[in-house]
Amino acid sequence: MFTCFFIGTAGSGKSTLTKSYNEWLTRNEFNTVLVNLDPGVRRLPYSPDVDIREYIVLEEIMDKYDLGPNGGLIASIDMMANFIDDFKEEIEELKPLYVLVDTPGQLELFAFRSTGPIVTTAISGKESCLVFLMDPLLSRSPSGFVSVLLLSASVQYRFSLPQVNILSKADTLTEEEIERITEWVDEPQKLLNAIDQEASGLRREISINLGEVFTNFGLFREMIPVSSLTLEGLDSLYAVLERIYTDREGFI
Ligand SMILES: Nc1nc2c(ncn2[C@@H]2O[C@H](COP(=O)(O)OP(=O)(O)O)[C@@H](O)[C@H]2O)c(=O)[nH]1
Ligand SMILES: [Mg+2]
Repeated sequence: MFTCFFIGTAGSGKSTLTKSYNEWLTRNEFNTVLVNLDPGVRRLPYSPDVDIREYIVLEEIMDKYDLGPNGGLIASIDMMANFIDDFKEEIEELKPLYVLVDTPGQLELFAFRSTGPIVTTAISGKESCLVFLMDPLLSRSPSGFVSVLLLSASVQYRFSLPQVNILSKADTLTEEEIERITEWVDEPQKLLNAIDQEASGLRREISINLGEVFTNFGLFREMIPVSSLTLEGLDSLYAVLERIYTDREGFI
């Protein structure tokens, strides 16, 4: 059983990618199970096989503890760990080869509370991997891209799982933009040069120093442009995940 957790900021395309990658895998005759971990989501672009909303109902938590939507969501996510054994059993009973896990909309509620690492450890299969979705709009500028890399590094640091970075919604970027961002990953010096021109003062200083940290984190190793709209990059994502599952490449 191979588990893939889609993680990224709100609106980065996690749920849509869960749907499109599942369609890609199913078309290639792989047996999949789709897991929704977002207790607050109203509508999903796919039908989850295993759904946290069967265990936790956001509105009930809000009523019971007299909380607003934000407080309710935090409490719901914190409660997830209580149901994780049943949840895990439900996944395993379906005996999938691939488990695709759509994580909660707000990255910080999952990654930066204790639940995230507990849940990923509990439901990971023999091999598991995080797919971090990089926001395409923010990735356009050199300093914005550094912020995205920082967030990616922070997630990697939290979970200690192999991690693949994808440039999400690649169809919203021009060919030139994709080429430029890819170059920044392939040749970090080009990113540092671009920052040198764009940023000034403390931000410039910090960005330049971070270059080395990112290199050590392996963040400049690979980044796959993916679009759930045009399906570009799904085959590359599959190839990279397979390599990680078999070689444990990218593991920290
Ligand atoms: N153009 C384009 N839009 C996308 C893509 N993936 C997702 N979206 C749109 O981005 C919005 C947020 O996507 P969603 O999957 O709900 O993001 P999540 O919050 O990370 O789960 C939705 O309106 C999607 O239709 C993509 O690859 N290309
Ligand atoms: Mg979502």
